[in-house]
Amino acid sequence: MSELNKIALKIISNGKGILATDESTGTMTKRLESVQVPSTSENRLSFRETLFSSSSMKNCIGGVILYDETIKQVSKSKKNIPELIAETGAVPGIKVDTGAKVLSNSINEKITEGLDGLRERLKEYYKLGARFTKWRAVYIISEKYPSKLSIHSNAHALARYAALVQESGMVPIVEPEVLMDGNHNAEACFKKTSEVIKKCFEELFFHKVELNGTILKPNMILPGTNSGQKIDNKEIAEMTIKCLKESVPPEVPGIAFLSGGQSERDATKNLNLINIHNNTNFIMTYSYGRALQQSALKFWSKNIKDVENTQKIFNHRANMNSLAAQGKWTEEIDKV
Ligand code: 5MM
Repeated sequence: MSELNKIALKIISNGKGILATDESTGTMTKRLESVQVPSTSENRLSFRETLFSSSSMKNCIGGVILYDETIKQVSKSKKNIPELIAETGAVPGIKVDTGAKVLSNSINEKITEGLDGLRERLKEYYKLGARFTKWRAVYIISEKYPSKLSIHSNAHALARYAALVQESGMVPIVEPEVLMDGNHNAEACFKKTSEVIKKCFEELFFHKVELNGTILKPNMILPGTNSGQKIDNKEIAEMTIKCLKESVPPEVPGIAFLSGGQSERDATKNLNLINIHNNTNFIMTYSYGRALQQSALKFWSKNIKDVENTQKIFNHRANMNSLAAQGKWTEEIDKV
């Protein structure tokens, strides 16, 4: 077993998943201001530290994705944040892309940037304690999108990123996110997501990326938010599994889904059904941002000093998702 494969398995095995707290300062500011909390670096750390010191970290969270600001911060107990996370048994990770920018010659689409100087930044993050990384490419769906240009250029960047990350001794999370926005149906999401993922693996292969030392972070197959299509959760799970079975090489150890704007409950329910019907060898787990943090953030915003009850809310969501990652979740258990 290679070192990278060991790290990947440590992050996603035994009902564990990933806590995505890598919101850039701009996104975190939107999240905090939506609940009337000023976005200071102190407040950003205070909420995140509350999550990282929760008891569910030990059994439910195998990896935490940090943002550049957080990985360099120090906790109230005077510990470096990666150290605080590693003490819970979770692996510290870092978002290394520098954001999605307008794609020339297809101005409605985006290309993710961050390759310049990446090798040097990776060395610094490794020294700070990171052992895995994340890079997110975003794609929109409509009749003519995602364009071939967006599919090719983002896959190329993801592969160059993944190769550099492995060279530096870390596991790359490859995140091609086909957005939920739009009036397309689930069949269109299936078709476009399959095309996007297949292209990513073609490029990863071409760049000689060791597939068993990577984790894929895809969207689930869902109808567009404005489509009005009613679809059964079981159907979502089956289409998602079919898409991944056909598009992901078997060497990849696991898949950690993003929640993408689904409600907390839906993200858990769909993951549970995916695991009940999983007929692949891939570990299927979570790498949720909003679907792990939303309720905790809402409570915390009104009770900033109440660490204990904020953690209770986060622990509940983390436990529910851990059960879902094992196909053991039920509506009954999720009643609070
Ligand atoms: C945590 O949010 C990340 C957003 O980062 P930006 O500030 O750069 O947009 C995002 O990449 C996230 O890791 C994934 O989309 C998963 O989060 P959700 O909320 O979709 O589960």
